[in-house]
Amino acid sequence: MLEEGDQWRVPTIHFSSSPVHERAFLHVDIRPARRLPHRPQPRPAHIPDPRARARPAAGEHPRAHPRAAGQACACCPSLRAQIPVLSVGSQVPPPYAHRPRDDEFYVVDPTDGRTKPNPELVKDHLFHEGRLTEAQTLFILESTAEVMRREPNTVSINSPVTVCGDIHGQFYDLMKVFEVGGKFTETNYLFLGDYVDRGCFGIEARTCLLYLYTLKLWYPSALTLLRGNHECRHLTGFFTFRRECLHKYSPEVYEACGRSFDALPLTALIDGKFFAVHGGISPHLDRISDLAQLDRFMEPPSSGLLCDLLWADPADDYGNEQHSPAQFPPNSLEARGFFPNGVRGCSWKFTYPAVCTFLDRNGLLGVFRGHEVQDAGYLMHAKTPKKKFPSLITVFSAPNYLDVYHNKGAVIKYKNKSLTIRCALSCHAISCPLTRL
Ligand SMILES: [Mn+2]
Repeated sequence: MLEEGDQWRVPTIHFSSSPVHERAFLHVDIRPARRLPHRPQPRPAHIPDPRARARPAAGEHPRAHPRAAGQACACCPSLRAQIPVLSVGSQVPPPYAHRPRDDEFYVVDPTDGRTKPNPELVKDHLFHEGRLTEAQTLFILESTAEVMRREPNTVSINSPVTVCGDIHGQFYDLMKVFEVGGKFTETNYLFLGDYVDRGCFGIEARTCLLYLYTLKLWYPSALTLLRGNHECRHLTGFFTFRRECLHKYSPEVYEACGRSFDALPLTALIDGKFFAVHGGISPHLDRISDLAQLDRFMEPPSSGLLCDLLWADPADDYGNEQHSPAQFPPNSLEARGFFPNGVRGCSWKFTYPAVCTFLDRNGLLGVFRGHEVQDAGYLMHAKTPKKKFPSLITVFSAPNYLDVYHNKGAVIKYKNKSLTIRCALSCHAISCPLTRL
């Protein structure tokens, strides 16, 4: 257990995002990707440019699609066959066309006698873009929801732990995350939510979810999956995930996904000292123990504690706030460090003093959260005055998010009171199945 006066080894504080970029990434959850700025960067010669693929002709596309301007609509299944694939096509084997047989899919875990999906088969099949049968898919979704439903709102996790941020359907980057994050025999894993929507290819969102859920069935205590703001019916309907489920499977599969989202726990405590959540803190959250009273088994509402945990962001001037609480009416939300989050359209932006108050009140060292893309894959926000530890750490694990940010993806390994950052490359080679290198 961590004690007062412990020595902390903290990586160099990194403030990398330009103000313009920060403004842009704050829009990511509510705006179509085509409005995001494209920042072209030199591409290594061996990595094909997916934009080289032809765009669908005008009129071919069934509806407005959240892709960046100038890019082919590769994530729309109905159009995929119409999009000519250039030279890379000949290097890539075709997707698995067969469905796994039940006798190879269902295996019995000798440690608890339960029937579970064969993890190696699932991984191999999804890696090769294959589909499971509907019954196999429902089995994974429903079995995992049953396991997660038994978890508390705040899951206790012991170090060593690898903390991972948003994945957003980038299945091949998820493979990389597990490669750099360590084996389940060596470390626990904590994912901070946002597994679905917006993947480079639509099918990947489903594969991320099914693969993570399969691992959850095999490592229920070593792998913790928190809920992100995208794990809900509202956003998956707006972005790609719902359309993908209906196209590849059925309304039953999409509804089972929704039920599994409702079962995801909301927060975690690492060694009793670090609070972990997808979005951030809330004016409705005083003590961690209060979270136990929250009914999480629902579609998140547009305000209140459940909403804030999934949607809140740090203030733009976090750690450099110019205003003082005395400027605002006593006990107002502004005086407590919470301002309306106009960019998200719901929840709050919280200040550095608000986080410090929250940490002090709960005897915590810092907060881990995801939810915002970062150039370096992570951002260590301002340190606390007493412990000199970053009050807030944002981690984002989807490199080259949406194919336009050229950001790195990172995971943070916490072990022996030391943080180690592992950054994944930000290139299409990792995230794009056409260039599976
Ligand atoms: Mn998010």
